[in-house]
Amino acid sequence: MKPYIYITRKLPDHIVEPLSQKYEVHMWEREDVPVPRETLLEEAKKADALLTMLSERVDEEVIEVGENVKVIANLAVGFDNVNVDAATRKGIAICNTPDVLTDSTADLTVALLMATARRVVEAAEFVKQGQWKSWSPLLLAGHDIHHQTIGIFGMGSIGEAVAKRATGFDMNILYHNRSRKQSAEERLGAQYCTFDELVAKSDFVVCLAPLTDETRNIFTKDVFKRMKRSAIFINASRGPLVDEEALYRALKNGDIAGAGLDVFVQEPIGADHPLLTLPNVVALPHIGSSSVDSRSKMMELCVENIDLILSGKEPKTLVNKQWVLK
Ligand code: 8YV
Repeated sequence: MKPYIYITRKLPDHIVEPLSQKYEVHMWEREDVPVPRETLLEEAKKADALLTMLSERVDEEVIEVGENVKVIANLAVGFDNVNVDAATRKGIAICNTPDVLTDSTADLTVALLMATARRVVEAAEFVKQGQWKSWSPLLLAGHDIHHQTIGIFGMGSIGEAVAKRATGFDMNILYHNRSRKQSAEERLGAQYCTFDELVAKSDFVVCLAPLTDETRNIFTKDVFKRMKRSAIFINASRGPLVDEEALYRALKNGDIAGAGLDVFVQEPIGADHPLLTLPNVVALPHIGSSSVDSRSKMMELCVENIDLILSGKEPKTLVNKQWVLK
């Protein structure tokens, strides 16, 4: 019997093709709707491998029922939707998609920063709505980016790629990370500082850290109060790092100047989300890695990792380094 692979979202045929030739591949039929929980549990029971999305909770229950599952390939660099400890205990390899999305996500982070600082979305809407009737000296005046201080919270690969782009704007680069990043310091002139210093000194506070027990809710009311009143907050990692109610208040009260957000506590958000009522917020639908090229490479990497593991080989990218090939 061929090994059974379940893919939790409809992916393009040419991506799935290499697997279909060797394995029995089943896929949730919708591209735009997540797989129902019941279906995921049913499929996990039969599966030797799962290809999952961020929208699924791959928790202890899924891992328990997936008795034959050998690999879970998650279509993301982040894996906070997967219970890695439970999977590791069961000997399941967890694979993610680092590197292939780094530059695209950094590009989008900078786009979000620029759009927020220079009020690009508001200005485009202004023209579209026919409101451009005359010139005025401070028409839609925004904040400069060049020569400002960017504070990067989370200096992983994406953080470093953003820092590299920031050098092109002659920005002063501060960063805070679990560990010092020699490469960012030596190559890009980034200066390490404490989280409190980063928050207090940055014109742009850019959140690129993963969601962990340590980072959950780290951006509190008190943290926003300690930012400059002219500060712009950018989040392109995970929504739950932020107390959204506190962010809303900070923006509404003018404690900070603006926010560019690609991620939210509960995704997707509806048009009634309080943050969307604020003119100084630019909100995007979690599209950090969403270039055609990067998303294709992410899908291909998941497919490759599944094939490698089911063929008894080491995967290209592994989250749980304790996992051993049997
Ligand atoms: C997701 C992301 O991959 O990689 C991550 O961790 O947040 C994104 O790139 C994307 O939303 C698809 O799940």
